[in-house]
Amino acid sequence: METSEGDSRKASCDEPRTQEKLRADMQRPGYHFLPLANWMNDPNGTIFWKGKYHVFYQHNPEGPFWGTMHWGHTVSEDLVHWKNLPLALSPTSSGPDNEGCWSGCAVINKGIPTIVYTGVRPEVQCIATSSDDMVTWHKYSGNPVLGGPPEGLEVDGFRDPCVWNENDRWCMILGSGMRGVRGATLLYESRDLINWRYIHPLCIGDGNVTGDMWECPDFFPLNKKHVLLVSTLGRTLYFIGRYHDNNFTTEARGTTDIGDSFYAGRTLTDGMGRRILFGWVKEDRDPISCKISGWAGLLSVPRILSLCNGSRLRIEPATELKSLRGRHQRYEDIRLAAGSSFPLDGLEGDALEISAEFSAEDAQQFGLKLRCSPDDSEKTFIAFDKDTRSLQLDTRFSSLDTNVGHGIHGGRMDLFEGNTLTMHIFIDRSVIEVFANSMTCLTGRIYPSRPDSIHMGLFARNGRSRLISLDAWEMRKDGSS
Ligand code: DQQ
Repeated sequence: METSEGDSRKASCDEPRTQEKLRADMQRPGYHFLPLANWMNDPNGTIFWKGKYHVFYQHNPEGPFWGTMHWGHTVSEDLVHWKNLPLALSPTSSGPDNEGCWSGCAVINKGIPTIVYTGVRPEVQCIATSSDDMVTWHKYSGNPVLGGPPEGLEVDGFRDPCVWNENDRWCMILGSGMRGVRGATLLYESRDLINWRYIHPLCIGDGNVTGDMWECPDFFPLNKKHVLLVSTLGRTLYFIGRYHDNNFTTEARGTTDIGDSFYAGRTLTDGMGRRILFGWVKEDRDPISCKISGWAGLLSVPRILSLCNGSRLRIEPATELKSLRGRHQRYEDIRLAAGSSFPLDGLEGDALEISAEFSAEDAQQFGLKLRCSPDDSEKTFIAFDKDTRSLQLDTRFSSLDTNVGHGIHGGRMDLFEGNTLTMHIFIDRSVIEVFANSMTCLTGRIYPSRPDSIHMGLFARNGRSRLISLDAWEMRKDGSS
């Protein structure tokens, strides 16, 4: 056994001056988890163990940009307050992960916490174990445990293991792309997590529609069916189907988040049997802005998954987030005339939870106007568009800063019974997460440049709409420490 290098290369994020600057940053989220400083991407090794939620994550301790991938580590008892733990994995200069410890998973093998991850380069699979409740990790001296793709199979990508226990064996899928064909997950089995036998592809995608290469697969049972998550083409897709005897027959598929900011989704099951999804919330700022700010990337709020009619994923925010609620306000029965907008007087802030229900009436577009400046020079729209049946996050006017993204994000969504739309929205400075009708998620980034861009309102275009009710809470900004 070899010991990982620990956190000797930890950047100077502990310096009081750095922390003061980060606290004063009006774009830096307050109740979402993000590292003390520098870069994070994919959640890794999500696992509930001994009453605690552990989330590891791809982390560059050397700066707010992707590179020299380590595994950061955070832990929570309530899914709301997150505590930073020491780096779990660092590249070993003479090891098979000398160019980075890439994404993977964590399992408990005969009581021993074990990480299975991808070392690069080339992409190989490695393991590490912990004997002190997941605080420090020791890499297996025989790494890699899987040194390359099956003979004769031409693949692009061979990474991001997802491992589960099945009867008396371990199963693993790896994210891959069958060259010239399409994204795929490769299925393996093992008795000891060390010797692996290739079985066959567990699932092969659909050419252009689901991408050439699949990253960060996750596979789990849900309400008597099985769900496969894969990340590709900038989004995390899901497949629902039946799994039996090493074969997965897909019956339906969809997108876990229709925005352009949520990627590499990975799950865990907790003590209550809930299947909880976490994702990497990407930046939409240029690299220089990230460098100046000293941080980049964060973890989405925890999302509870279940099945709706056996064919769609229902996705809802963890109810634990309610513990962050502060001052409450309620608005009811507001009728919006065609082409009108209505200010929600008294509702202000950059960290809010909003739960709104609209009746579509005959408006072509309706929804919420968020983070508006008093002169309307900065404003963000969350709109339902009836013609295209889509939910949209319009950030074209969100910021006067030209170094951040401006565009329309979103995609297809259907209204259901009674033509009503419920939107559950989490705003945390530069992050917006929308849960629409508990079915469609849309995560996005906005970077208002003015401190007075804190006002909210409603709008309707080309027809009338009605707000049935809206509850809003100020959120306490005490997520991570
Ligand atoms: N990020 C990791 C890879 C994975 C990709 C590297 C997905 O393991 O495929 O940081 O964002």
